[in-house]
Amino acid sequence: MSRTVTFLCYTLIVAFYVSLALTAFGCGSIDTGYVDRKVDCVDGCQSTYTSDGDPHEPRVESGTQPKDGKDGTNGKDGQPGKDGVQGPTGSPGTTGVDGANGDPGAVGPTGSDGLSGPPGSDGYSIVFESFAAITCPTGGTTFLFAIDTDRSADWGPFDANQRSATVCNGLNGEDGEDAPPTQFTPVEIVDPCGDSPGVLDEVFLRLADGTLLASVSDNSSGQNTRFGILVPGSWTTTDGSVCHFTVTAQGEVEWP
Ligand SMILES: [Ca+2]
Ligand SMILES: [Ca+2]
Repeated sequence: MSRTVTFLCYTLIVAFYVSLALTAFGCGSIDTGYVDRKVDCVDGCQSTYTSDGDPHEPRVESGTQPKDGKDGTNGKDGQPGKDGVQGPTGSPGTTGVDGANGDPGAVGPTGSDGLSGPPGSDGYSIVFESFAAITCPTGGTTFLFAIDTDRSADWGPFDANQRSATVCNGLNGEDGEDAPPTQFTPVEIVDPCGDSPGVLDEVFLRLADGTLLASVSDNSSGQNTRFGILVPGSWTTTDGSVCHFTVTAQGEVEWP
């Protein structure tokens, strides 16, 4: 070994013991060129300096485990923080269910009259034809109807909407009773003095109520002939038979 190497060995040995001596007297850790780190105790112990990885550096732990102190009083609540920045607009929600129908509204006012429409075209007449029915046991009439589309005013086989109808006669009924005479029904022909041969006899009518209705003239030539009512009294015919007769108060006609 050379003297230079021997000298360095002695120097390192001296430095090592000097460092042990300084540590034993509480002068801190040995600085071997590495940087020490400070770590926090987990259980409340004092801070501990530990090695930064130098395998030759001695570990030095200081202090003793302290006793737990009394809990401190709670601090005052802090001031509320400022409002945060407004977030982005969210996506639209789903469409809701339709609501129930509302009540019917009130009837609105009557609207104004509309405009008049254009004039309509002329219509068609109904025309018909008739002939004796051939299917009625007691006779009848068959009618043919149509719309006069050719405007001939007569029924034709080519007119539109052809229709037909047959009306049959009914059976003859039994004769009914004679109606009672009215007040003015003639009930008798009266020929005063009877039939006179070769003469056109004047006659008059007796009505149902007894009235005697006669054709009266002023002379045999038929002057001023008129209907008249024979009242009770004496009368003479003007038919040339010269018949004198009497109408009684009871309306009877009498002659000799
Ligand atoms: Ca026609
Ligand atoms: Ca007579």
